[in-house]
Amino acid sequence: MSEKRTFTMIKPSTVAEGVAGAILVLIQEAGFRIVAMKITQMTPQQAGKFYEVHKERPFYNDLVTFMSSGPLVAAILEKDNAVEDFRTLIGATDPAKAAPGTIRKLYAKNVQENAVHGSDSDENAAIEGFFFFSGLEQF
Ligand code: IDP
Ligand code: MG
Repeated sequence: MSEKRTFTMIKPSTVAEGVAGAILVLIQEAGFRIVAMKITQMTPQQAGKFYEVHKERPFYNDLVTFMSSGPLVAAILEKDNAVEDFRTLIGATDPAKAAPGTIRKLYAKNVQENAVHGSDSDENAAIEGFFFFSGLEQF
């Protein structure tokens, strides 16, 4: 089952803009089923842990501040080939390099405030999903 699942966040700046609903429509129209979803805010400590893999990167502190700056929408999504297909749907990390029609091309402001998160592997999708949702919250 887990190879059919990915994890996403609609990032704080994008939720604040009021376009979370529009992005969820695109996600559902692309064939993803919502397995779990909530609006929540990470503490700086929680954001630091979520992005621990990027600890040595120059953008880490800014990223932690940004991702804990306001409420975000966290969700687990299900579809065949979920991780790869969702990365295709959202586009490149830097919206300047994202393909036309992708969520980041449509909604990202810049490489940091790039609208959405998408897991990069089946293993990380499961880790990230359980970071936000217990088993009882995944349908
Ligand atoms: P991804 O979100 O496309 O998987 P990662 O390399 O995993 O990209 O980076 C995690 C997040 O860190 C990005 O989504 C973005 O918000 C931020 N980020 C990545 N690269 C940069 C950068 O060069 N400058 C500022 N922020 C960055
Ligand atoms: Mg990543």
